Amino acid sequence: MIKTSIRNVSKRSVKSILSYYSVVNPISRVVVPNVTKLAATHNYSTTGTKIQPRLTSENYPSVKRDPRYKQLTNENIEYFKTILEPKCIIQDDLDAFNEDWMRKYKGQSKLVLKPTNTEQVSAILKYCNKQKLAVVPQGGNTGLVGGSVPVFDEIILSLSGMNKIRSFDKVSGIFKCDAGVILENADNFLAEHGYIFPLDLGAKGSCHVGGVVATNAGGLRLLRYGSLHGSVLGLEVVLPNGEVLNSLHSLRKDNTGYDLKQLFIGSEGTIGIVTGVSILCPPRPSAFNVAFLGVESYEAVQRVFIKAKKELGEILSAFEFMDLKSQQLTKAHIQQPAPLEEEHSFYILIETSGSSKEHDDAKLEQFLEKSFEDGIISDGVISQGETELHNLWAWREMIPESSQANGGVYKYDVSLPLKDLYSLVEATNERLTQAGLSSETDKSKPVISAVGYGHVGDGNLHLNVAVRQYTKEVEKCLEPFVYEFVSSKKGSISAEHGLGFQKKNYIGYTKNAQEIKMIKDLKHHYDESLILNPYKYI
Ligand code: FAD
Ligand code: 2HG
Ligand code: ZN
Repeated sequence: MIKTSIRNVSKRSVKSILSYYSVVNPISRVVVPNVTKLAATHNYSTTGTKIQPRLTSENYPSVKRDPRYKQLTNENIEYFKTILEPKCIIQDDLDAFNEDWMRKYKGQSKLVLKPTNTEQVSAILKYCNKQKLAVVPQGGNTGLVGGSVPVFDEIILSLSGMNKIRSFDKVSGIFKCDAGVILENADNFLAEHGYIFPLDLGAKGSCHVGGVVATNAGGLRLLRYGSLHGSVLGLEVVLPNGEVLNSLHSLRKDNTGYDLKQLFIGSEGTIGIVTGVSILCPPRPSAFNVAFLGVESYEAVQRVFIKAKKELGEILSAFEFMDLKSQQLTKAHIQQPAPLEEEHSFYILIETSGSSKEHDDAKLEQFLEKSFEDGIISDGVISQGETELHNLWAWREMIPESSQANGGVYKYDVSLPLKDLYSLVEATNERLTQAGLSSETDKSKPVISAVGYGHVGDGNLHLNVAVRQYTKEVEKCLEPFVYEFVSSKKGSISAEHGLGFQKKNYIGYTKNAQEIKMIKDLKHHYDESLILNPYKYI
């Protein structure tokens, strides 16, 4: 078999490098299942084993149901029937709503409400506030911190019935939609008009526009399009007392008073339910390239990053890194030949996007050739066409699922100074091994391995500890160790997934007492009865 190494062909002309890959590149033969569809299902194992999550209340007995909240009665149900159609009131088969994507948390809600418009959300919250009924807002339920599912018997308010696109301005690129529009649907709509949603992530086939706003998701192209704090122009939000805050503006510049929408971006359903989103969307690039590279050290990852920023400049749209173990788990899970024949300590995925294919190709190839000559890259492939591009992305996007395919996963999503990013993975593996909890081969050990990958461009590491089962011993070994480590490096214990249930007690590792007090004050001011998403966040 011919080796698909850029080094082997680095003396060829730019064009022949591309055709070389198109002929021999094994990627084109890789058929990876649709990442986003898989994310939406709960089939975490290729062998079909389904993990049965335990109740959160049993797993965390120290968290008690707050007696201030009323228990649901038939009278309450009768009232909801006056607001919603019968099909929007669900009382049976609620597992998919009670269990989270990781199958780590499970609530005991007896009721899911699916309003189809803002007025209904308002009427529900007004009533729940009066009756002291606790409510969990739920979008696509792809959150990774246990924030989207109840802890006890909270009512689940699903936004999935609110799924209409409200308007799109083809000149400005301003897009307005209901909160429950699925991210991928929003992006497909925008593609028809030559625009792109300024956020992309592996769960796009399931997560909602409102859900990503509520979590302030970062995703795969934050490097290019920035944070939702910059691109969201306005929000419509129902406050806990049922009042509708109409702030669905379309202005890029508006310095009249506090920027209220910012309060709800990343508030994880604790001070309001987002029902409408106004967002500025950029023109869709017409030319995309993906390069998948092998390097031998984390230091080399950083060197390639510096070089990519400098030499690819405005066309660089993603820079992701993955360690060897994360790729081994992915290979075992999807059972396909890896993009690169030989194994490397680290892998990098670089995406470029722009308006001229010829220009971008030339720039990327020059960059890669020089990186080879400098000896920072050992091997690599470039996508040739859309299928290969998606397949290469799949080796990155499938890691979250692959890392839990053998039983479960403890996920830590942290911001760290770039130089320290990978040291957390090394320290975690060392700690788990020393504690005698980890082995890749010995199935009697609960932990398989800690793996690291993430958005280098944003200083965001995803530490995934792949386990054969969730155990308290492993959790105690990891927490607060991971949070202490992050705090010692002045990082953040949540870069993009939020606090949810998992990190409620750990916010102090990133925010100071004064900041925490201010957050609590705001929560108490807007949600006096504390009905929205209790037991979470703060
Ligand atoms: P949910 O999971 O339903 O809810 C998340 C939180 O927001 C909950 O606290 C919920 O109460 C609240 N909420 C939901 N909708 C509303 C609303 N309308 N109003 C008020 N509160 C609401 N995250 C990233 O940042 N970057 C990634 O690259 C990324 N990749 C992912 C890949 C996979 C495969 C998966 C499973 C998850 C990934 N995530 C990523 C996690 C991410 O947080 C979610 O995918 C997304 O932001 C959640 O949207 P959702 O609609 O599923 O919200
Ligand atoms: C990603 O970047 C997501 O793929 C998920 O943020 C990360 O599962 C994780 O830990
Ligand atoms: Zn991420």
